[in-house]
Amino acid sequence: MKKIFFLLSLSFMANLTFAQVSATNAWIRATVPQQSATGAFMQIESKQGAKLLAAKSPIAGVVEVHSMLMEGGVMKMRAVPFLELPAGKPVELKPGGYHVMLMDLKGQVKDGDVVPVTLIIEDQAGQRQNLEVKASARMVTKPADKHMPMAHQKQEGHKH
Ligand SMILES: [Cu+2]
Repeated sequence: MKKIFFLLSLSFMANLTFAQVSATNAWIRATVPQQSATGAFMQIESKQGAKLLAAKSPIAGVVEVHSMLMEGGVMKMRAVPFLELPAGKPVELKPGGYHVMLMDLKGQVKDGDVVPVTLIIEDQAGQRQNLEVKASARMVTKPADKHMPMAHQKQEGHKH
């Protein structure tokens, strides 16, 4: 009896911890036909501190968490092993910064579409949970593009 109670309270605690991570204002950049990749953006807040390990979506074959940095006048994106979510400090995923990169898109993402994205979060106890996010698609024009060539850095040992 004692053991059952212990197990129950453990899972109860895990649920409580998980409820402390939230993702808000999620959106995804709409694509043009034949475009193979796009980015999703949102604010993620963890009340107790956690890590965003990975993400997935049914619309993309490959999903990675990327950082974006200016290097020698060129915007460079890189896959990061995880994104730290410091306790009580919202982390903003936004164009020009961290983003969820969706590659090998299975179709066009049209303005107004609602795209499911699953975030894989690890709490401080090492417990992994999925956080389901609905990102609404927005068409965004980027006039700065032609002055800002983008280089996509392949992750070491990354396979498709
Ligand atoms: Cu990227």
